[in-house]
Amino acid sequence: MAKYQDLANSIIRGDNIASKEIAEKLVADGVSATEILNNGLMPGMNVVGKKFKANEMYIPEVLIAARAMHAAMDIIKPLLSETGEEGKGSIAIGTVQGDLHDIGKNLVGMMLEGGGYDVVDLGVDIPAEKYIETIKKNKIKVVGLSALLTTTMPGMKDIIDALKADPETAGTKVMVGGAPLTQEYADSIGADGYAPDSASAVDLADKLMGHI
Ligand code: B12
Repeated sequence: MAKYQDLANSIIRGDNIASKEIAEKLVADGVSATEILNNGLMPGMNVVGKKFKANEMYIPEVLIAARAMHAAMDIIKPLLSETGEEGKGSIAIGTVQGDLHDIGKNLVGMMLEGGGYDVVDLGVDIPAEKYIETIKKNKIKVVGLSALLTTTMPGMKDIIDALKADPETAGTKVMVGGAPLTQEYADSIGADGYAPDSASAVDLADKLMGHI
């Protein structure tokens, strides 16, 4: 559909007014949030990723693209939550210390909400202590860690080790994700699960929470 391409293009050129309007139009036409995500937003962000890597786009432009992505995500968010089941429990999610990437984390959070979970979003640049504090306060059984940089990935192991060292958080299941991660890496740091994208993150959460 040409509208999907329009939406992807609006992300690439960082036009948050157009991305919002096109997302609204697609929603009004009855297109599902998942289709909008998979056919418009993700392809747009993928192009941004490629251009950034090739030095065809620079940080300010990527940030403007991210803003356009978030503007469209705000429109589809209520839709994702609506389709969800109710009351499956609380999950905390955050981007690890030193890392400011939050688009993927936010998507995972949205999909988890859509899947019936209460999501406690810690934000970005989160040290181990903050995860522990939040897990204890909210009696969290599953926590999601996101990292987009090879330099911040090792921080995930520190968080997992810190959780295991505290009797109150030792039973908390940890799921990890982010573009540089792999199942092998997740296994090597002792994570309970890894998911490559936001849709499989919900299945993983269901498994870790004992719902499937
Ligand atoms: C957008 C972006 C930025 C934006 C971030 C804006 C924001 N609000 O997030 C800005 C401009 C700030 C930025 C800055 C930097 N970035 Co940057 N960035 C990107 C870019 C282009 C896209 C990332 C993205 O949003 N992808 C789209 C989302 C939807 O995908 P995702 O994050 O992978 O998430 C999905 C899955 O991974 C998974 N997932 C994610 N989290 C989780 C968590 C759990 C629990 C689970 C289960 C699943 C899961 O589900 C998500 C949805 O499907 C990538 C390139 C790329 N191709 O990844 C570079 C990239 C990650 N950045 C990179 C770099 C180097 C940087 C900087 C160091 C640049 C600099 N020189 O300053 C800084 C670091 C800042 C910091 N301290 O964090 C490199 C990393 C290289 C490396 N080997 O580590 C990349 C790969 C680009 C490149 N090829 O050079 N960046």
